[in-house]
Amino acid sequence: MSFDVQKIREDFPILKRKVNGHPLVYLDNAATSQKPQAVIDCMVDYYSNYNANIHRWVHTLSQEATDAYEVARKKIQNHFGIIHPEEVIFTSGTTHAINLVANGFSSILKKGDEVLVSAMEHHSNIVPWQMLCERTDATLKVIPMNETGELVMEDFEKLLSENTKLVFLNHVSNALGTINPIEEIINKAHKVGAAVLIDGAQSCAHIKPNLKALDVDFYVTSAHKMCGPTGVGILYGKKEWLEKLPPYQGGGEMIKEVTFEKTTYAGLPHKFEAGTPNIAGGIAFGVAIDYLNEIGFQEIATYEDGLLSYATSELLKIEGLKIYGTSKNKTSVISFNLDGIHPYDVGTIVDKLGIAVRTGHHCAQPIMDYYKIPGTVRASFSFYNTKEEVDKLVEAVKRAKMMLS
Ligand code: 7TS
Repeated sequence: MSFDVQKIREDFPILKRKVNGHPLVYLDNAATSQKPQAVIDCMVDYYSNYNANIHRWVHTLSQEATDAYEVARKKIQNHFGIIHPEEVIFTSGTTHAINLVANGFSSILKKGDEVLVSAMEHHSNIVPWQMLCERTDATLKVIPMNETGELVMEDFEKLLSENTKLVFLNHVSNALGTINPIEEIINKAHKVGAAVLIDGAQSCAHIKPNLKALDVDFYVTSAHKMCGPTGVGILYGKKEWLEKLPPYQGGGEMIKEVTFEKTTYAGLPHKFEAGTPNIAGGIAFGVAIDYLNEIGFQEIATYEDGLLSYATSELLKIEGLKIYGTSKNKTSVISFNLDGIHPYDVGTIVDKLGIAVRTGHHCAQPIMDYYKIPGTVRASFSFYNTKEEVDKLVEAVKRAKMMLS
């Protein structure tokens, strides 16, 4: 289909809103995406027509809810190129999925083992591994980055050894937009026998990965980053890994048999899905995936690349504006500062003009430390943003500069 942004915008009711008397310009897509009507309708339909707990089977509503939930699992499986449906574990999101894996590795890692993290991670892909290292006496090492916001691959290779057991990094940095060379990292890590976890939270709305072809061991992401609801996400794990890892949480639905003497666990994926999940969220995640695929990931990427290069060149015309993260391989994220002006002040002024950007360290403090800055203003674009909205941002930033300098 041809890319008709005005038609696409019709699908997103929130884009009709005014904020502070101005039409909303939503440029905080890296924090969370907006939701198309189809996703909203799907959730209303579930709660209005077949709300029931799943995997209980006895009555009709429960069967309908279970079927819809399992259809969503299949859609996720197909979308991400996953071999077996039971390799798709529903979680509450990326953070939950990473903690699940980190917890599981507590019984696998030992003193002397090393785990590698990239210098440009979200805190949720740093802290759970630090906690794991504290529990196991394994050592956390960092793959450094350079001034353009790219990983230093020679240093990565030097860090790899037979002691390396795990490598975890994001596909795309939330603070810089850099697309990391995950194929190369996975191949090199596998050569020393290390497992790799890819955090797809920031890439999933822009890049459709084929996890089978990538041969990655774990992949995690959140539905809300790709037009789905909050509170649901996935852990993909290779079957052999998921079978090896112990359950993360105990409770209903994750057992085979419970007695006070001994409990045996259910098979995959239920072993990792204790308790009542976000049923409506899971079903709507499937609808969000359908919606994005209907537009087409190639079309989305091409359109967003156009917005990124236009916004980059327009913003750079403002004297004293510096962009952090200048890799050629980027998604549509621009982190910037105005010379001598605190990012929070810029964010406050542009919000008054109806423009939503995020300011601060973006839960990636080590990146800010690298650049020796307190934070940045981050504008992150989606396929429903327009060139006119970029112009409004540029004008608003100019105004902020005038008012604050
Ligand atoms: N990993 C990356 C790369 C992220 O960008 C985020 C969220 C997470 C993990 C955590 O995802 P969650 O769904 O479990 O919260 N990033 C952002 C952001 O950039 N601004 O707000 C949230």
